[in-house]
Amino acid sequence: MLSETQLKQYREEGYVIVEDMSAPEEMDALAARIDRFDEAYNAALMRSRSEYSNQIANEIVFSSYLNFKDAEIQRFIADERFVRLSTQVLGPDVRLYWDQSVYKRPEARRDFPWHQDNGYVPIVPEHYLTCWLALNDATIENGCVWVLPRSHLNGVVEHKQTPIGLQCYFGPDPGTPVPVRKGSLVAFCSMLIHRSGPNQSAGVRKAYVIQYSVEGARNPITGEVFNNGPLIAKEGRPAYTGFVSHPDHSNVLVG
Ligand SMILES: O=C(O)CCC(=O)C(=O)O
Repeated sequence: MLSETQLKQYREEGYVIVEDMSAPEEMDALAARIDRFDEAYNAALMRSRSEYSNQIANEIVFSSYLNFKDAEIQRFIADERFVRLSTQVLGPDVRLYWDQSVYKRPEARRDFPWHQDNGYVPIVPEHYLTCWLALNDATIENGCVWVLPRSHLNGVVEHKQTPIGLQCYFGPDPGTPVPVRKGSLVAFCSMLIHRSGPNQSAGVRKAYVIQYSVEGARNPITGEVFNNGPLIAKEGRPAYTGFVSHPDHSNVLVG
């Protein structure tokens, strides 16, 4: 999956682009499945009027636990392509750590601010892998991801609550934009500082964020071992054997 050069880039710069991981038709089919969750979540956000942090109805909407809600989506995140990629980066035993879609509508006129994924939930070991998969073309105009290369090398840093969300970098570095074609993904270390820009286009920017950790990763505060999706690799080989549900997240559009 990753060449030696790409793996070196991931380790040194904190990120790498995996071009054309999925064919456009596969992305269209996946986006169609995810659209209905996004629509339901957006409707819930409209009803609740900004009860959920970081999310704004009709602007930026996150829908989580999609793998538990749709067998086809769960099969996708356990696909052999992700087994190869995640085991290269994390080692032989890998579990899905988190999955969510992030849809930015044209009304999303502001940044999703500089942060590390580790800034949200503490985890041991700290390093996990984020795959930011473009369901449609992600461009500077429509709000692609920007990164601060090598920032992962400083470990987890302090985040402050700001009016636009948790933020950990306030300096002058504009960062590096990472536009990606539909079906390509940005693979980055969870400690890499990243943001996304406003959507200044006429269409919705659609991403599916799929994160993997080593099996047994836990929250060091609560002691909870994370179980937000299936084991996908054991001893370096595919471990997924079929749909795994979750009592709190199955068969519901929102939740
Ligand atoms: O997709 C985006 O606009 C930002 C998402 C992001 O940074 C994240 O989920 O951590």
